[in-house]
Amino acid sequence: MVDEINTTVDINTHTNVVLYGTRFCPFCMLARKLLKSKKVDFTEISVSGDRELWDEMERKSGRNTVPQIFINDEPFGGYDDIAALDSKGELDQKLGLA
Ligand SMILES: N[C@@H](CCC(=O)N[C@@H](CS)C(=O)NCC(=O)O)C(=O)O
Repeated sequence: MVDEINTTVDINTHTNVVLYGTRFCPFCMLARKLLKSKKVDFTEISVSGDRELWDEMERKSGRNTVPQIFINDEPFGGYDDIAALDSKGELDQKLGLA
């Protein structure tokens, strides 16, 4: 059983962004870079070597790759998915920036 994880709510947007990932995965790095470019606070949950947290990520997202990004507990998929949203100009709104 995974203990309750405290996640950060961005003080400006009131949005809760969570990234499940591993430290050196290239797609995780890209996702971090994109979220940092938006200047929103996000919580990172490292699933490296942690079967329970990886299982939790899979259960919540229905996916088995990292990263997985959640905005206000809603799964938005991996880096490609949030990058596609950004290209369509929809990510800022999801992040509470627009
Ligand atoms: N399209 C996905 C690709 C994610 C992906 O392939 N992640 C790799 C690590 S960089 C992965 O999870 N591989 C399976 C594994 O590590 O078990 C995205 O953009 O997030």
